[in-house]
Amino acid sequence: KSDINVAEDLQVVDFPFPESEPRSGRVLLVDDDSQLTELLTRILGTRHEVLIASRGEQALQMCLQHRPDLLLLDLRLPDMDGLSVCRQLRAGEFAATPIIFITAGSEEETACWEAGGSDFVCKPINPLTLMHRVNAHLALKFQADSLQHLAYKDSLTGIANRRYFIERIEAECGSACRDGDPLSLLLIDLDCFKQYNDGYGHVAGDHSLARTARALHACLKRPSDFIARFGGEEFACLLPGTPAPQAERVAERMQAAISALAIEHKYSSVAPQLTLSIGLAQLHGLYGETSVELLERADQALYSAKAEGRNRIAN
Ligand code: GH3
Ligand code: MG
Ligand code: MG
Ligand code: MG
Repeated sequence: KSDINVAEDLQVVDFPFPESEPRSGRVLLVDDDSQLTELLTRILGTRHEVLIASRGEQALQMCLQHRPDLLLLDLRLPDMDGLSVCRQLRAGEFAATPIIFITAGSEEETACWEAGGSDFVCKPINPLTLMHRVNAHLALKFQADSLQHLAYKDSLTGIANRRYFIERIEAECGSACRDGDPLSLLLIDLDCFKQYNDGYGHVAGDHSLARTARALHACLKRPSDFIARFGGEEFACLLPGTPAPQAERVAERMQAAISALAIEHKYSSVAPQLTLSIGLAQLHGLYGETSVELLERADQALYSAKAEGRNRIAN
């Protein structure tokens, strides 16, 4: 019997969908009315972690310290106006954090939107409406976060990808030129990797690439340093606030780390184990050098390292 049972076929591809329950988040409740904060904590606390601030300055401080996923913000606070708390958050790194205003009446709506609010709830507060608003905004935020994470991550190695690197290097070159701060770039390329794949196979090649990426990432010490997979077997590392001599120390650490991994490479013309070459360039901030020019110079340095025999650092 050759009839295809469509219903049965669909069963086969059925898979468990992620549960629709909203994830719990961290909510910062900013209000000086303790009766109201108690009520809201009871409502939201069943699902979310609730933090409370009774003043504007305290709220701004707590945002930096606790990085809430969402704010519920009263319009009138003892020390400042809720609208200006919102504007300050929007101007900084909380540009995309959902902020829901708690308003006394609809005449305040326009000001809330203009200050950058995401939504508002009117007093007297309906608990069910509040819970739905909070859950909806949190769900959107978590979705946006995970999409951004996916968009910026290299799936083979788990480190940042080229897209992320290009965005960051442009921003970092701009601010280093403006502030006159040093900025160094390392371009890192595995030696004789074509022979590695040819000799050990692509699966082993992938595995070694991922191990190398993790080892390189572990060499970074400052939170502002970052590394990305720039191309096939090439990585790019940006070191803000770091002049060339210090960047060279980082590059040496990277070579030592790869040497310590001791990944066998008997087909290499350089050494019996996997090695890498590094091109180093420091931004010419005074000339207002662009990220493209900096990348070009690091690439030339990498080319020199290869030409001089590989397994070395050049600038
Ligand atoms: P050199 O020392 O001059 O850098 O030589 P090389 O062989 O490393 O350089 P080449 O550019 O000739 O070859 C790079 C190789 O890297 C070719 C490609 O098969 C391999 N490669 C690039 N991306 C991946 C990947 O995602 N997985 C694996 N397994 N190999 C990759
Ligand atoms: Mg108040
Ligand atoms: Mg290579
Ligand atoms: Mg290459």
